Amino acid sequence: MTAPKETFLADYQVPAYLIESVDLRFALAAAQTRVVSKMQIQGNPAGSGGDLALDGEHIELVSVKLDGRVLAGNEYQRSDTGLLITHVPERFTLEIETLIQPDKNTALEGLYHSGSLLCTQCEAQGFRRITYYPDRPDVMAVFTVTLEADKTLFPILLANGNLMVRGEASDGKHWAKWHDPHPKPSYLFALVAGDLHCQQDSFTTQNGREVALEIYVDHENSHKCDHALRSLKQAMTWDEETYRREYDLDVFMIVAVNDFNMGAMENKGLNIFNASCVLASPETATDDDYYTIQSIVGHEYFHNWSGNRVTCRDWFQLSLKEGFTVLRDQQFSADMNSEVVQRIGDVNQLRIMQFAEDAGPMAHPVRPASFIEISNFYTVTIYEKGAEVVGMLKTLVGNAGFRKGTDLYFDRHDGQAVTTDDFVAAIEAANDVDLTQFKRWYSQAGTPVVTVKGDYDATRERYTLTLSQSCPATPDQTEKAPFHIPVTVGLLDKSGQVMPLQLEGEVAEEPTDSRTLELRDAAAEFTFINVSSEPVPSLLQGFSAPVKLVAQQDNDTLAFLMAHDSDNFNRWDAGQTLSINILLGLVADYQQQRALAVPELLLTQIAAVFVLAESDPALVSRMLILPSENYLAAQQKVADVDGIHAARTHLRKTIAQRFKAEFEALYQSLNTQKKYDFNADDMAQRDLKNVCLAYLMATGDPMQTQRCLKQMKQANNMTDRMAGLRLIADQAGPERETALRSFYEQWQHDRQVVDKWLTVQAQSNLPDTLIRIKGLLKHPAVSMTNPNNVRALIGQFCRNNPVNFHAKDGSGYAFLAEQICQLDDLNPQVAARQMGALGAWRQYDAERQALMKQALQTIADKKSLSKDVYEIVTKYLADK
Ligand code: 0A1
Ligand code: ZN
Repeated sequence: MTAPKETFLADYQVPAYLIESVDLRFALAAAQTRVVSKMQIQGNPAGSGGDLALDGEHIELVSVKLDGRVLAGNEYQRSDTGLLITHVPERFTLEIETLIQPDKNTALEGLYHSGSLLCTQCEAQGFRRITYYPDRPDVMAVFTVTLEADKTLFPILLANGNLMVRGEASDGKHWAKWHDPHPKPSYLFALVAGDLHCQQDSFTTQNGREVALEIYVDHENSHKCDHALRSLKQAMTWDEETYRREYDLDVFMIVAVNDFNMGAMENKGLNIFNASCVLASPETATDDDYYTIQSIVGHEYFHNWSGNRVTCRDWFQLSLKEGFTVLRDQQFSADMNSEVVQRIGDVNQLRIMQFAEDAGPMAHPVRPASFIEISNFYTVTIYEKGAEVVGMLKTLVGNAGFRKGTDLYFDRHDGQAVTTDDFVAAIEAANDVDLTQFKRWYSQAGTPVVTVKGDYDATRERYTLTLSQSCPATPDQTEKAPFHIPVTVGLLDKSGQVMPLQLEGEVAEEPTDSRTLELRDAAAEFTFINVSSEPVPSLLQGFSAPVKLVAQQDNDTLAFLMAHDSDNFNRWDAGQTLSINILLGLVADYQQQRALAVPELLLTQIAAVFVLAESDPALVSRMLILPSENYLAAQQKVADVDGIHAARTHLRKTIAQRFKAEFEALYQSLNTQKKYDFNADDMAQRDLKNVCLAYLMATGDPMQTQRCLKQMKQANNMTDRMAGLRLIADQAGPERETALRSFYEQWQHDRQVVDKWLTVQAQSNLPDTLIRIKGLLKHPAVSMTNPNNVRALIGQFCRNNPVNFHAKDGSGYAFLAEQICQLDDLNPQVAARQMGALGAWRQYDAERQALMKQALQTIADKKSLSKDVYEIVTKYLADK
C-alpha cells in the first residue's frame, strides 16, 4: 500500500475560511440518513484566501449550492478525503446535501447505529463522515440542528444546546430543533435519536441559573442512573468551588450507548457515554465501577470549560484539554474520596502504562510534532503524563498561584482555540514566573531519570542532596535538554520524626516539613542547614514529578521509610520499591534453580502494616498489594515472564501463610452484611476484606474456595461477588466451572456484568485460558463489533495476562495478530488500540522477540490496512 500521509505541527496554517453559523438538517434513518448543511462562510482576515477546502469521507454527495445556485460539476473537485470549491467570494452561503449509511458504520465514527439508537462520535475527525466541512478545531461556529425521524422508532431526538421547538410531521415522523449559542468546533457536535428512558433532576448554579439534568439510558437500565446523576451534581458544585466555573446552558444531558470506542465524550451539553461508564447499581457494578463513573462523569463535565469554552487550536494541542481535564478529574476524585488512594492509583497507572509507552517505539511528547492518525494519540502520554505536567505547574506556583493562572487562562481565551503555550503563558503572567525551560515537558518525550545522593556533615550539621538528571533517547529525538523538575523532599530523623527544613543561603523563613527543590540543570546541590543528626531523606514526595528516581536506598532504609515516612504516598512507595527489590531477587533464585527465599525484613514490615488496618484500611490494602507482573517486567533488562510469575506467586503464598491468622481475623471483622453504599470508608473496608480473601486463597487451603463460593452467594453487591469469582476463576477444579456457569446464568441479561464475566476468564492465569477465549469469541453474547466485548476478552488477555499472552510457543502473539487483522476491517480505532501488547517486543528474550515480530509482520502484510494500524505496526517494526 502507499504510505498514508503524515501531518506536522510545524506545517500548521490558520484556516483560510471561517464559518459563522451552520444550520444542519437531518432526515434520520438507520439505513440512509440525508444531511443538509447550510453554512455562512467568510474569508479569514488572517488567512491566505484561495480555494475553499472541506473535509469529507465515506459520504455520498447529492448537491452543492453557493448563494442559492447549484454548482456544476466543474466548479468543485471531489476526492476520497474532501471537496475543493474554486473561486468563492469573500462572504457566502454554502448548502451541501449528502447521504450517509449509519447501519454500515462499524468504525463508530460519525453517525452510527448502536442497538436501536442512532448516535454520533465526532472527535477527533468524525464530523467529516457526516458532511463536508472544515473539520478542524480552530473553526468554531454556532450550530442549529433540526432532526427528523420516525416517531415510534426514535421518540427521543437530542442535539447540542437548548431545545427550541419540536413538532409533528407527516408519515408518522416528528422533528426537534436545537440551538447551541456557544460557537464550537465540529468535533463537539452530537446528536442522538432513539427510544430511551430519561432520568431527570436539576441543578441551580452559583449565579442562580436553573439547569435541567437528564440522563438517557435503555429502558431496562432505568434503575441505574442515580450514581451518575449524583456524581454530575458533585462535579458541578466542585467546579464552581474549586475553579469558579459555572455551567452555561439550560440543559445538561448524558446518553449511555452500548457500542462506543472510548469511555465517554464531552459534546457540548450532550455528553455521550459508553454505557459501562454511566450505569451502576450495587447489584451489578463494583466499587471500581462506581469510582470510575464518578471520575468520568466529572471529567466530561469539566471539559465544558477545559476543552469546550476554551478549545484546542489543532490536534497537536490535544493535551491542552486532556492533560488539564485529567488533572481536574483527579483532584475531584481525591476530594470526593481519599487523596492518597487516588494518588497511588494515578502513579501506578502512569508507571505501568505511560513509562512503558515513553520507553517504546510509540514514544511521543505531550505535544507531539507529527501524526499519521490522530486517533492513535489518545494515549496515556497525552492524558496521564499531560496531567502530571499540569500538576507540576501547580506545584511550582502553589495552589493559589495556579488558580490565578487558570482564572487568567479562562478569561483570556474564552471562546478561542488555543495552544499549550497559551496555557503556560497564562500561568506565567499570573505568577510573574518564567516557565520557558519548563515547556520542554511538552516537547521532549521520554521519562527522565533523577539520581539522588545524600551527604551528611556532622560537624557543620549540614545535609547536602545532590540531584542529577538524564533522559534516554526516544525514536523521535536522541538528545534531550535538561528538564525543570520539582522534587519535593522531607527529612526524617532516626526515630522517624520529621526534621524542620532550612536551605542554605535563604533568608530565614519559617522552617517547613517539606520543600520542593527545583532541579533545572543536569546536576545541582541543595544544602540543608541546622540538621542536628544524620537524616533519612524522603524523596519525590507525592510523586512530585513523572520521573524514575534512583536513590540507592538499601532495603533497611526502605523498610524504615515504609514504617515512618510522614508522606503516606511515600510510605506506600517505599514498600513497593522494597517489594520490587525482593521480587527481583526471587526471580534470580528461580533462574538459577535455587530455593526461593523471602527475606525476613519484608515480612517484619508487613506485620507492622496490619496495625493500621483499623485507622487506615485503604492504605493497608494498597500496601499489601504487590507490584504487578507488568511493572516488574519493565524493571528487567530482559523480562522473564515465567520467573516473575513464579516469584510473585511464591511471595504471595509466603505472606499468606505467615499471616494467615491476621488475614482470617481481618476478613471476619470486615465481612459485615452492611447495606451497600458508595463512600470512601465502606469502599476501603470492602477492598481490604477482598485483599484478605485473595491472600487466604493463596494459602492453598481448600476451605477458602468454599469461602469464596459462600461470599459470592451471600453478597449483596457486585464488588464482593466479583472478588469471589475472580479468585475461583484462577483456580482449576470443578468449582470453577460451576461458579462461572451459574454466574453467567444469573447475569446473562446484563451486558456490563457479562463483560466482567469475560474479563475474569481472559485474565485467568490457568493454562487453558487462550482456548477458553477462542471459545468465548463464538459465544452468542459476544460480538467483535462491540468494543467492550473486544476489550474484555482480547484486551484483558493481551495486556493483563502476561504469563499466558507471552506463552513460549507464541500462541498468544499469533492470536492477537489474527484478531487485529479481523478487527481492522470492522473498527480501525479499536484494532489499533489492541496493538499495545506487541509494542515492547524488544524487552523479551530472542525467541519471544522473533515470534512477536512475526505477529507484527502478519499484521503489516494484511491488505488494505487502516491508517490507524499502519502507523503503529510500522513504528513497532522500525524499532531496531
Ligand atoms: N475527549 C474524550 C475522549 C474521546 C476521544 C475520542 C473518541 O472517539 C473516538 C471518544 C472519546 C475524553 O477525553 O473523554
Ligand atoms: Zn477528556
